[in-house]
Amino acid sequence: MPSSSKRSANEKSTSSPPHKRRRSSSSNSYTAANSDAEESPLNVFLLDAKMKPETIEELLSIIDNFRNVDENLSLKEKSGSSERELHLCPNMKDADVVITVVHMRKRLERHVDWSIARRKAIVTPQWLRDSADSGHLLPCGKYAALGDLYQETVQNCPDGDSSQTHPDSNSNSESHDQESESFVPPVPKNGTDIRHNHRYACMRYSPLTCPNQILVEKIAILRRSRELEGLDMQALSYERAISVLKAFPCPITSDNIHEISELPHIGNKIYSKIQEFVQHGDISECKSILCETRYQSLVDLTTVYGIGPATARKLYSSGLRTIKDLERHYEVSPKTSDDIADSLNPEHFRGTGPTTGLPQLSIKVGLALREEFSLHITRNEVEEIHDVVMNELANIRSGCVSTITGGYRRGKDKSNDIDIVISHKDLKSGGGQVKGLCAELVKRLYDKGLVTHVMHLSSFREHNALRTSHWDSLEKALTVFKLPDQQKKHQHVHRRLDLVFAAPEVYWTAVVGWTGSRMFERDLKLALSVLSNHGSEA
Ligand code: OXD
Ligand code: MN
Ligand code: MN
Repeated sequence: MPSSSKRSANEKSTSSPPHKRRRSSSSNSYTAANSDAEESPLNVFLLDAKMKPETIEELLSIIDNFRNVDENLSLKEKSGSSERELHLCPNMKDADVVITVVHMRKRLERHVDWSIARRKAIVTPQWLRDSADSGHLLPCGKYAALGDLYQETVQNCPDGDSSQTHPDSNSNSESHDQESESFVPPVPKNGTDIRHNHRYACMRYSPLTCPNQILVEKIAILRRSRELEGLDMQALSYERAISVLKAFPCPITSDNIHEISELPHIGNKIYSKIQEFVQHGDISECKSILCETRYQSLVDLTTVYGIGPATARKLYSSGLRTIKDLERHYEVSPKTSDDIADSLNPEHFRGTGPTTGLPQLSIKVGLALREEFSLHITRNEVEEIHDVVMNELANIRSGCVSTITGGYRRGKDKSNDIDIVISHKDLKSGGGQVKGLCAELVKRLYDKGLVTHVMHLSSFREHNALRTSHWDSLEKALTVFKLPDQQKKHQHVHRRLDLVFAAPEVYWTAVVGWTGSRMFERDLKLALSVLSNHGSEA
């Protein structure tokens, strides 16, 4: 349909003067936001370019009938969204929201000036459909029609829920993962160049669940198969591609797939897999990998803590295929974990000797506790374990400070283990205060029956010539921890607890370094080294 006939569809509605939208800056300001919202209808412009006539009819009818009528919405939910009628707006300039199937800047610029487009929320038709279904205006980020205008679309969205879009109103403002179902990344602070097509993961948002989640999970199978076979460079390429796809703000379809080829780290091979997925809803190579018995075995073997891909391949070539095979081989069953004696080697507590690993032992512990380790840990339990650990530490040394890192710090609701970075508040003498403290704490926790096994313990003295000096100022213990069972009814399970001690001057570096994700850390180091090279050239 030519755009003129659609323009006439937009002209059907009476034009309302553009209103000044007020966003609630905190959940307490709902009254003001709500009364404002009640007065002003929302101006919607349908950009007809490339839109099918039946889609136009459908959208017009939704706009005509739209009214926020969900009686069950809480006051807070109603604050920015309910009681708002939609008006079809005759021109894009006065619109609050633009609905379009156009995904490219060049094409959009045929219809509107870029400077105007940047002041709008520009979304796909699905935003209107889903908003109508849910009875209120939804956040726009997930529906942004143009990757280039993603941030502007989030900022200008009329959903009214500023808590989802402003990092400062969110208790997890530091996290770069979001646990929400929909992809609504926070708006970066002024001057921060965070965008979905940035080449570094540390400059892109990375939601835990993204608009292309199924595709991402398929590509993760390809990545995993390469990793299990020791093809590390290939695995890394897939990991980079996954990280980029996770940041893509809207579902990939045949209409916008060309945008994907322009993203960083998407080569021809991965692009053809994405094409296959868009056309057929699956990737044939994934199907065949999942059927391979070797892949299945390696996946199973690596579910044991202490068994990585290289060990799994060795075990596989010695004929071990399943967890049952391993249990027979190591003479371990899930019931024997507490009997694995000597799992705390007193050598480790001297802090002077070599930090010999105990691979046999850690595989035995990992095997015996495999099922318990596979149970996710809630944020409450993470916090409880952190409190217990820090209370014990306070009995040995006062003035220590700590941060829970890992998935918890990235905002995950459920973690696989607990990661705590510890230091001392005294910047001058703190380095000396934390030296040797890791082993002391682990010993105390063990004596109290809180730490049941130590998988690895390393001290400041461990020197690795390949590493930069600040890593030598970390002490680390990988342990197994169990909260005491208060009543018979509530039995706690064994958890993996990683403790990292850092000198005060490297405390925040250690916190960032132990927060993850892997790709974030990798690219952060890369971006920093590029920056410092630029600096030294200047
Ligand atoms: C975890 C993590 O889940 O660190 O423990 O990601
Ligand atoms: Mn972790
Ligand atoms: Mn960990």
